[in-house]
Amino acid sequence: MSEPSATRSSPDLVEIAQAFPLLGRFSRGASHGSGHINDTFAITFDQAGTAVRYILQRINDRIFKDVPALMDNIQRVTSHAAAKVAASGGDDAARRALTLVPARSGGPFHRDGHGGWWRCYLFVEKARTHDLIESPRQAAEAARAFGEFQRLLLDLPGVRLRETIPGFHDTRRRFEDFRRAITNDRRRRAAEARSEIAFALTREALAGVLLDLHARGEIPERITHNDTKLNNVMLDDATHEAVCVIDLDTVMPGLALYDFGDMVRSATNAAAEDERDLAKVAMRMPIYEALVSGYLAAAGGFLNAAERAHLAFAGKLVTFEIGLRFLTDFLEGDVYFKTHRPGHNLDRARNQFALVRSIEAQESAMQAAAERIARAA
Ligand code: ADP
Ligand code: GN1
Ligand code: MG
Repeated sequence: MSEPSATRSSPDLVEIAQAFPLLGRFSRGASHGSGHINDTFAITFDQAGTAVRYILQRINDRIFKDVPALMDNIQRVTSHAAAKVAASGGDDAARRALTLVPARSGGPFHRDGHGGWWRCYLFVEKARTHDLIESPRQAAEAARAFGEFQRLLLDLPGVRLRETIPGFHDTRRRFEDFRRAITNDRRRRAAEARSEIAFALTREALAGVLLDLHARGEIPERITHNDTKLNNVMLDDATHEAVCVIDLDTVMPGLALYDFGDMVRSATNAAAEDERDLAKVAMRMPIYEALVSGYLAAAGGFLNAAERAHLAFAGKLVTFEIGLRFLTDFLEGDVYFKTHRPGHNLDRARNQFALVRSIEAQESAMQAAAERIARAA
């Protein structure tokens, strides 16, 4: 990030780990994964000669303003998921739902001396996340897992989950933020992004489509993941089956189509999200078809007709929305997403908008494919 803060300092992992009741001796710890939001570390404990790993995560409290509420959501969701997985009799239930390790204090998180918020998860072993999907099989598995996750949460007991980021997928609001960033142009970057800004401004009408359907009662609020990019699901190293959905910070009330749309955005792209060679960016139809099949295999039973009719559109909308967020962050000076080089957010925005163009070019074929797969399901 371009703005260092106290909570971004290099942490003493040994000391943090002591706040959790982990057996054995700390042997090592290092940064882990390629998430854009939290600070994630894998730590290894020597437990009588066996190396056991855990995930320690410092939660991004500039983005998540109410961490106790967020952790309450995660506790409710993980314990519900674990109970259902156990009831269905899987032999590796501990890998199939994310498992929180409570802090020694008894709560779900630990606060360090700088005010940082830490949580600990069991490490999901013999599985990995993928930044770039290689085969339709992986795509179908990931989509099935996210659909299954939504299905699992249909009967979550208790009050409505807290909105950890209010208006997270409110694309109209995202558009207003974008417009404000252009008007303010605090970092004098708008000139550099002139053609991306023009691209976005001509597509403003997209922003309200799903919101309007929801307002008219045609698509319902559900409990959704809201960040279903492919590196938020772990695939088994050996079988390539989806093992576990992770990154639960944004699990909250939402629209099922946002989840499907973000799968399309993150899985169908032939290039990485920040690839600068835009000739490599393309929506891959076989991956898209696999997403539709996998998702409907798990979610087809509860989605209504309007939801099923907007699968292709959702892919375009969410790709546009995330592109808009990268562009807004570029204009605002890279204050939200982690960046690793100058212009990183602008590269990401260009990439996402190239993917929007590729989707637009194939949208009627995507629509027809979704209808065909839904009929056959
Ligand atoms: P962010 O919000 O920053 O994306 P994530 O929760 O997605 O953070 O974690 C970042 C990465 O760490 C993931 O993409 C995944 O590779 C890895 N990871 C997270 N939780 C686990 C876990 N319980 N077991 C193994 N790897 C994990
Ligand atoms: C962030 O946390 P991570 O890296 O899985 C972001 C998503 C974006 C994504 C783009 C809480 O996801 O909304 O789609 O980057 N998460 C949050 O790669 O803003
Ligand atoms: Mg993540």
